[in-house]
Amino acid sequence: MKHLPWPVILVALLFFSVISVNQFAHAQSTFPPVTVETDNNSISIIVNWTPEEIQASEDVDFSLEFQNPTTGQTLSHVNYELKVIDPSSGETIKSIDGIHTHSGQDVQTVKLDNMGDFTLEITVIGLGINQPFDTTRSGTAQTAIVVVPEFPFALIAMAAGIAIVIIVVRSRYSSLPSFRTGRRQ
Ligand SMILES: [Cu+2]
Repeated sequence: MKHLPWPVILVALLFFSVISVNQFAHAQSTFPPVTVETDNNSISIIVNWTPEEIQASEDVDFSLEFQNPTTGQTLSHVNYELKVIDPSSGETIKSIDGIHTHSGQDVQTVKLDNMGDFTLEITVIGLGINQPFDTTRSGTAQTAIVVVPEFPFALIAMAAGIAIVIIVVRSRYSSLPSFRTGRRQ
């Protein structure tokens, strides 16, 4: 064949566009676990999440561990807030206030409705069981998170490409008896 048939070119284009979009998303993603420090370096927080790829409209579990950055010891009785912020508008899209973790290890489940780049913000209000809290370690820490579309885009694009090839190949060779037999069944 002298020239590539157009369905092959189309699939190749689809394939490479999907690959490049995926790599772009990959480059933008932060992979858990990440260790972040509060703005005044008073606490380091190990942030992990499952699933690793956060999907829109699906639960994601953020696990947090609050540590003394000097000793690495887990801090107890941590009072904190968790926020998800849209960095483009500065708008808080999810907020959980007044959380207390006795052990310094906690899991918070969040569902994010939209895909995109977001900021997970953890604010330590203070340490202690009763008010007033010890605020010597208060501070805010942030990490970037990426929410991907609920449906696997790449798979849909690939399936569409393959379907086009099958349709074109079948219509070209529609005179083949096997095709006719196939349609009659
Ligand atoms: Cu406690």
